[in-house]
Amino acid sequence: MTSKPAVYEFNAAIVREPARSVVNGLRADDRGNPTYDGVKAEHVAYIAAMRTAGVEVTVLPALESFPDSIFVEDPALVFPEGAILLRPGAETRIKETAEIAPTLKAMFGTVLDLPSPGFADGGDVLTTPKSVMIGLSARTDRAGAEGLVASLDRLGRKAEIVQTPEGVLHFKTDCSLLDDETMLTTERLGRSGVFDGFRKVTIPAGEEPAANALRVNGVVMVGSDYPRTIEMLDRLGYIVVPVKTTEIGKVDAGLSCMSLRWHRRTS
Ligand code: CIR
Repeated sequence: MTSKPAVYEFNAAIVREPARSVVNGLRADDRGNPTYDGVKAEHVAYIAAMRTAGVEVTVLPALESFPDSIFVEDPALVFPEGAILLRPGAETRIKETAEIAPTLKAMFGTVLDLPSPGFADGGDVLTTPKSVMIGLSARTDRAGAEGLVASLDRLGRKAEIVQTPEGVLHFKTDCSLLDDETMLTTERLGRSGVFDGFRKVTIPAGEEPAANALRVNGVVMVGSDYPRTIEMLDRLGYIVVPVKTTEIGKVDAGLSCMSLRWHRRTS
């Protein structure tokens, strides 16, 4: 008998090369443009870390017309049972869905469309062993979240709609799953009570962007600019892989956003 893989066990992922236009990516606060070479180097290191963790990575070509298209997590969701094509809540990103759709249709037997109306970004969706959490945000509205609950139900997945803290880009900007019982969270999100039922590990004050970490198989990838978070997780017994996010951080991105990850069934 084979047991069900944990929700952080992945053997397949899709990423997209950064476009030169990534320097014009969306951001809430202007801390200067990232450099293309810097983003590219971080992306190369991210792919290498994924492969080292045991993931087969499919690399899609850059899309110059879409500065944020490196962040493939937002226009779709993927699960072992199938994929869901989303409608990103930022106008400049809506057409990224049509760009990734052919790849998903070639790789998955079931590909669903988010029902109309409404918007939902993959960055607002956190899969845990209990449910798929959908955070309402400036990118994911109530109609989009409810449509997504219906799509997830068709894939046999239970979902719950929760609130992203005011002013936070995506739900997962502020949290990531560390293991079946443990959530890494900012203080502001943890205090909202959404993770009652999980053990909470709180990000040290001042290192909030480190909350968008990524558990992949046996390791936790964490932004290398956040030494206190790295040390804390190390002390708790996690195998931490620091990955540089300095340049992509300037366009409000972290580690989950650069891939679509799933456990591909092999038999
Ligand atoms: C955006 O604002 O859409 C991009 N600059 C950053 C997207 C980050 N996505 C994610 O964390 N899932």
